[in-house]
Amino acid sequence: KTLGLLTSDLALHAPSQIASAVKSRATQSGVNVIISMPEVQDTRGCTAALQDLLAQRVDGLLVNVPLDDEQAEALSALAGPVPVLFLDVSETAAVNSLIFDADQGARLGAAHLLEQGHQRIALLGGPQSSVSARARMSGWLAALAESGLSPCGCEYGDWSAASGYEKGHLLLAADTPPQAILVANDQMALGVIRVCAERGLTVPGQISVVGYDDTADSAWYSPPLTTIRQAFKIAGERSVEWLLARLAGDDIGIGQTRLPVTLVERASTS
Ligand code: IPT
Repeated sequence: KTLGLLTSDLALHAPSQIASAVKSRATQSGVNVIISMPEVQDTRGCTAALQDLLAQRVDGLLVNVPLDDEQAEALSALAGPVPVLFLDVSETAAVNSLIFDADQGARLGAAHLLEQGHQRIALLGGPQSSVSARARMSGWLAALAESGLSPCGCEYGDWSAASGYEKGHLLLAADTPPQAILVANDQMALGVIRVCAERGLTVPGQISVVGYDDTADSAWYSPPLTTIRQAFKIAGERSVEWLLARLAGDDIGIGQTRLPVTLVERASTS
């Protein structure tokens, strides 16, 4: 059997760790994986990539590209009888999905900073085109609002460390800099930590930084990063297992599986 994986840019750490887990789990079951990575992740790019995988006669499809509900539903319909599982959609999309709980993750990060007594908290979100980035941002805003707070600064990056560096400078340029920053992924947090060092702000002494993902390198940052762990290996394995069960004839219809996330407390917050 052959599975198709339609994925976000594999130069990013999170999608590459998911792809790695998918590939290992599939190999264990003697299943082949064909990877397709659209240059532009718009409706046209994803449709073309999906058609290309279908033309290669894949038996099942995993889609780890951020998609709005209508886009995901359209791709699911396009696949016809070939089962498709989406990994980066909202739970309101009427498709099969296996997704991490973004609201829980955002709230865990915010609650951690609030418990430490921080009140001036800045937000560095992911790209507004990404459904998961938007969900993290609204979780943060809701958690702060419930404590009667609003963010003391808000920027959006593109998930890269370079954008974390660029937007981090904007957030820290304020007259009264934030006491803490919630960052939508670990790669951007890497850039933020660099900005802090360049401005002579100690982490966590003068500013706390929380990331999101817990990719394999995050424990090796300086200081080791406090972050929200998304268990990418489990997500990759479970998604292959779901497809294999479907292909074996198990009737697993439209279903949304939500995976919990956890706070990993390291040394970048205090
Ligand atoms: C999401 C990551 O959290 C983020 O760092 C970035 O790599 C993004 O993917 C790329 O699309 S994880 C996704 C399964 C929501």
